[in-house]
Amino acid sequence: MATRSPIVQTIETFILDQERRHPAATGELTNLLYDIALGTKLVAAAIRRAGLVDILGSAGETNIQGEEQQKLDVYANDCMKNALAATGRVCVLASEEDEQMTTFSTTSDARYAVLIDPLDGSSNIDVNGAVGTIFSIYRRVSTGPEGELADVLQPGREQVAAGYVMYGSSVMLVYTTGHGVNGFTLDPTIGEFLLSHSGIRIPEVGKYLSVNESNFPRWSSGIQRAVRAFHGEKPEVMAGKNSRYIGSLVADFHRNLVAGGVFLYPGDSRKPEGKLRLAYEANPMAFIVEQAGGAATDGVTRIMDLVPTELHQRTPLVIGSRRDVEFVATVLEAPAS
Ligand code: AFP
Repeated sequence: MATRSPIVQTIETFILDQERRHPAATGELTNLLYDIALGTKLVAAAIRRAGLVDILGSAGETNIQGEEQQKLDVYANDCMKNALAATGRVCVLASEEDEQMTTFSTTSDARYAVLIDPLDGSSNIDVNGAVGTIFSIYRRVSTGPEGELADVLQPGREQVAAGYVMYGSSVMLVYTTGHGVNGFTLDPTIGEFLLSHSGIRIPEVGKYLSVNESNFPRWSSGIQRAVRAFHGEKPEVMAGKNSRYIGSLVADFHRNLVAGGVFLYPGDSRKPEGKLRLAYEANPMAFIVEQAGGAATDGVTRIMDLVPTELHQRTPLVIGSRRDVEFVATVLEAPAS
């Protein structure tokens, strides 16, 4: 009897299928997503060799082949920028690693503005922890000869696509174009991302709580009350959750997206705006989580309705299972008892 080969869908065929369902699509966004996927494959390959850096030479040194070693976050930034820059599809590229955005002289095809966090959670590299690349794509709004700041300072609700790649025990790419959320796992033997998690939905109530509790004394009393409720202090209003915190947004977010949970990085008395960046981290994750049935706020206000005024602006972030995120807003809005 003939054996049938398993039906696998690569990210390329999946994106093409999606494009066919939208007759107005020109294919430019499809190509842009390919470019990003390619850049992340190069980053993934470099991360796999990260532990060898002591053998091959550390950053700033030359390795045994006489090549200059680059720090991984610098390398990831270069990889992603190179993958996007030469394509002619992007009018402006902003990276969390760079102070200034990069603008390109445009052709009529350069219809997109892209923001990237090339290696989020990079302090985890030294301990062999999971890290990620986050991306966010907007339609160009400027009309001049080059992309402009206005193209990358749009509210998150204007995103046309967003996603992340998690470099963990396997490499996974998760993205949305506003029609649900799908996840692809890199098969290293063939170098392809294969559809592994289709139509991801986040549970309405999560079982995990992800927050850096060392900041507890510096939080507002409202955030302290909400977190105590998540600990199980008020079982009549909120069932207690399990704590899980890696300190790498992509990894913490991904676990909660798949298994259900809430992630908080609130402001505190030292950092009133919190730590995370609105444009590079909060907005793309907010788009993904909403598309999966979850929610994202700065505590009270929907993340994707915030209007950015600066490229590297920070925002408090509460993101994950919808009812947990709403619970935080209810607690923050309630008069302190
Ligand atoms: P690094 O890239 O410096 O490791 O920061 C990671 C990050 O931006 C985000 O991925 C984490 O969720 C958050 O910071 C962790 O911050 P704390 O170490 O303050 O908990």
